[in-house]
Amino acid sequence: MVPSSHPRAVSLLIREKLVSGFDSGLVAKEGLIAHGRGETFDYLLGEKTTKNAKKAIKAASLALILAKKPVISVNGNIAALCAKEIVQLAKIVGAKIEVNLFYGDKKRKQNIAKLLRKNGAKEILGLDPRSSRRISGLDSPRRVVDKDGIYAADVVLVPLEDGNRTLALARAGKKVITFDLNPLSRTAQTADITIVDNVVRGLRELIKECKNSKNQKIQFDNKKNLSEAIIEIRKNLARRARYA
Ligand code: PTJ
Repeated sequence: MVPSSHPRAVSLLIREKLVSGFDSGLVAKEGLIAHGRGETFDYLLGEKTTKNAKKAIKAASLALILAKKPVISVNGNIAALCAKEIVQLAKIVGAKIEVNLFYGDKKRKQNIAKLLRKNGAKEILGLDPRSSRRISGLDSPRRVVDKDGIYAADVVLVPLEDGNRTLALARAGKKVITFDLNPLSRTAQTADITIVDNVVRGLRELIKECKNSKNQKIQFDNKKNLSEAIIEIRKNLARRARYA
């Protein structure tokens, strides 16, 4: 039996959260598939927050603290996995929270908003069609954003994002921060700051970092950091192959 603090047991718990999130109308069917892809990369990364992820977390904390209009974009997977942490982070850095779904669904949006409110969120954007604006260069429902949220933001945290919108947000002049376990995904490669970590672990680290941040400047190169994440995966594969 795997002890409950073991990374594997933690991963199984995360999987269970996703499944019950699906059953309670938070997560899209496709969200389960996306999670499966994430699990694979998490396994290859050793199911831990790497040094490389910590570097990106530090850069992300500074970007959020220094932002004038930071916004956190919430989808079904994020709501199911870390609603409490999203609300906590938004309070610490003064960010707005916007529900923004790839697979647009009014009922799911309402369910997500309800959960965020239950976790202490006061204002939730992305629900009122009268405030909606469109980001150009996109076809998916994610092009519809809130005029007071993502549309006006200078820094956007978009965990588990799709590549097209990351690109569209970058083209609209926003600094994009993402969590993505796949360092090769288009989102990972297009964002300004990519945290290659499981959002469940990484978000907690980001909150800690935002609380402790001293506003110091750091040098951060996303492409270099992503290469390091890929090297980490290769090292883990080589280590496992040796013991196979
Ligand atoms: O709720 P919706 O309608 O907005 O849909 C959300 C999903 C996630 C289904 C949608 O955004 C989507 O299809 O995303 P993608 O394009 O599948 O990308 C998801 C990325 O997140 C993949 O690269 C996964 O490896 C990665 N990922 C999955 N789970 C995690 C993760 N990254 C960090 N932490 C995770 N727990």
